[in-house]
Amino acid sequence: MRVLILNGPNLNLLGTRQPEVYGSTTLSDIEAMCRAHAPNADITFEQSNHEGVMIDTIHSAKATQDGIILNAGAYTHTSVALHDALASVELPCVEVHLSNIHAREAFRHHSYIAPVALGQIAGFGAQSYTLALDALQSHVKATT
Ligand code: CA2
Repeated sequence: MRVLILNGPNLNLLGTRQPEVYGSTTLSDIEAMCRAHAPNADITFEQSNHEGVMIDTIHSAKATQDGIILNAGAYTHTSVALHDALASVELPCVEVHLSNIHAREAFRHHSYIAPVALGQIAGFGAQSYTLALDALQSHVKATT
């Protein structure tokens, strides 16, 4: 399985601030965990603080990937443009969050990604990503 794991704004800061919310794991730790968890997957791991860059990355994935794991960060709650980009590429997508967005502030409860995702995994810290890999792998295996 070829999978794009795409991370949005501020996730480059993981492990450096707010450890009480996001833990002390860095984004490169999460990348290493994903690679170790799914050694047979062809993983492209990216992070951007820019909505347009994320949209371009999603567009490019159409020709090169079997699925997407997306932590859109705060754009989850604001971006119709990311919703439209995901809808346009028609790739299976698993939405992930480190924190349980439904147990946090009300403005984090709504996701523009959820309606165009296979499902959402939130609240398991770095493990949200490996759970998402398992879910996507099962889906791709069952549908190809
Ligand atoms: O729980 C998640 O994975 C989030 O996508 C993380 C986003 C937040 O806006 C979403 O509501 C939920 C924030 C990522 C920012 O991460 C930071 C890490 C360290 C220091 C500051 C921010």
